[in-house]
Amino acid sequence: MAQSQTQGMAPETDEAAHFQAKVDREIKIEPRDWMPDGYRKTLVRQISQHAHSEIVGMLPEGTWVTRAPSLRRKVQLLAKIQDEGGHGLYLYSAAETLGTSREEMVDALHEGRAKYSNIFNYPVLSWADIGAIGWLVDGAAIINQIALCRCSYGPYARAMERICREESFHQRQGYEIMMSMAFGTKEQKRMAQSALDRWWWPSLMMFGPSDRESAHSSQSMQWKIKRVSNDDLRQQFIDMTVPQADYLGLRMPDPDLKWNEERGHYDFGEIDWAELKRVVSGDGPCNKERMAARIKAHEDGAWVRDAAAAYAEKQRMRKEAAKIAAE
Ligand code: BYC
Repeated sequence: MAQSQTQGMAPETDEAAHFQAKVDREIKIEPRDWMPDGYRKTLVRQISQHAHSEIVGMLPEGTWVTRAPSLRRKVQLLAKIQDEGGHGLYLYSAAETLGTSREEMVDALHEGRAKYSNIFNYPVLSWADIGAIGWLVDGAAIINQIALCRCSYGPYARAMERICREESFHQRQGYEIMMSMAFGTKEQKRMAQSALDRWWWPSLMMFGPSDRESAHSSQSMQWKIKRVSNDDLRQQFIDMTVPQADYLGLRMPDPDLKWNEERGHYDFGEIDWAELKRVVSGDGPCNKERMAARIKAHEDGAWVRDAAAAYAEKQRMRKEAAKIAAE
C-alpha cells in the first residue's frame, strides 16, 4: 500500500489520541464528535463519490426501462432504479452530517472535481447487460459495502446496512435474468456470454487500484473507514462469482483464471490498470454522455428545488406568525 503521510505516526494531540483510541475500541464516531480534518475530508470524498455513483448508476439502466422484455421485468427494473436514487439520497445525507452541503457535492461532480464509479461509463448494449449489471455490478457493490457496514463513522455505516439489504435483491434480479438468458435459446445464451465478456473486467476494477497503488488505503484502514483492502475484496468477489458463472454454463473471459488449491482462491489474469485510469479520469466510452445527462437533469430540476425552498420558507413564516400571535 502507498504510505499516507500520517500512517504509523503517533497522533499529534490529545484529541487525536482520544479519537484513535475510540476507533480502535470500535466505538462509532458520530457527527458532533471531534475528528481529524483528514478523517472528515476522506469521508466526504468517499461518501459523496459513492452517492454520485448511485445517481449516475441510474442512467445506464434507465435506457432499458422502455425496452424491458415483459411487464414483470419493467416493474423490477423501475424498482431497482428507484432504490438507487434512494441510496444516493441516504448517502448525500450521511455526507452532509460532516458539514458539506449537497449543493457543493453535486457541483463538484458536475465540474469534474469529484469521481464516480468507473463502471457506469460503459454502454448497455443488450437486455443481457441488464442481467450482468445486477449480477456483477451489484454483486461487487455488496462485497464492498458489507465491509463498509463496519465503517467507524456511524451515519455511513448505518446507511450501508440498509443499502446492502436492498442491493441483495438487485443482485438476485440480475442473476435471474442471466439464468433465463443462459438457459434460453442459443441466441440468448450468446447474448449472456457477450454481456459477461464485456462487464467482467470493469467489475473487477470497481474495487479500485491494487493495494500497492491505492493512495488512501493505509490511512483509511487505520481510521477503520475501510476494513478490508481493495485486493482482498476483489479476491472475495472473484471466488464468489466464478462458481455462479459455472452454474450458468458461461465462460469467464480470463484464460489465466484457475483454482489455486494452495491459496484456497482463484488465480486470475492481469487487470488493465491503464483502462481504469483512463475511465476514471473522464475518458471512458460514456463519460461525456453520463455527465451531460446529469447536468441537464440538474438544470431541468431547478424549478423543483426553487419551489420546495419557497414552500419551506412559507411554512417557516406561517409558523413564526402563529407563534407571535399566540404570545
Ligand atoms: N471508480 O486510494 P484508492 C452501485 C479512485 S454504486 C472510480 O483505492 P479509496 C450501483 C479513488 O476515488 C457503488 N474511481 O481510493 C449503483 C481515488 O481517487 P481520488 C459504488 C475510483 O477511496 C447503481 C483513487 O482512485 N460504490 O452499487 O481508498 C446501479 C485512488 O484509489 C475507483 C462505492 O462508491 C473506481 N472503481 O478506495 C448498480 C463504494 N476506485 O478520490 C449499482 C465506496 C478507486 O483520490 N467507495 N477510485 O480522486 C469505496 O469503497 C472506495 O472509495 C473505493 C476506492 C474502494 C472505491
